[in-house]
Amino acid sequence: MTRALHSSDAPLVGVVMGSDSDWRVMADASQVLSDFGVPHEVEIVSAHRTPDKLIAYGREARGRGLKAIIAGAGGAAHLPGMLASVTALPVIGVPVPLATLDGLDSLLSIVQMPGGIPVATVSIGGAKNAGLLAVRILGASDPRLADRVEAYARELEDQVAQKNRRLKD
Ligand code: RP5
Repeated sequence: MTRALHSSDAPLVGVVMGSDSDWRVMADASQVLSDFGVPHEVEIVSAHRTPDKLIAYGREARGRGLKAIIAGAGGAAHLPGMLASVTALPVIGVPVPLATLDGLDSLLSIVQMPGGIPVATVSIGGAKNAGLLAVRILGASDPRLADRVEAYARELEDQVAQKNRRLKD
């Protein structure tokens, strides 16, 4: 079993990252999940520093009741792809930007998965959308959650309408 840094009861989504330095980006995914009331866990799992833990995490994830994994990493970011290779769960990859190359290295190493093992890659630093995508995945079998996604989309629409009104004031 893996040890969660902090977790809710019966987590449905695993938010993992290669280093605690990724938290500045990955916190957005956790925030979205909290906002939508989705129980989740947060864990540091490094592909190259803790390879055995990575394999165990991926292999045990489905049996522990997780429905999706959000994995963020920077640089040579093999964490999401490796996780996807040892679990049937959907894996959402978040390219974390580091000081060099503006995250392009992270993006390319996560998005360019060979056919057969998919990783749903969001934009560089796009942890918010990773959280929202996980919510949508859960919403496919949870109508109340899907309703909340629709309500959220309406809020965004309302915000644009408000901004337009302000522009014309
Ligand atoms: C990657 O190396 C991590 O995902 C992180 O983005 C990067 C740097 O890690 P630290 O040196 O900050 O621990 O594995």
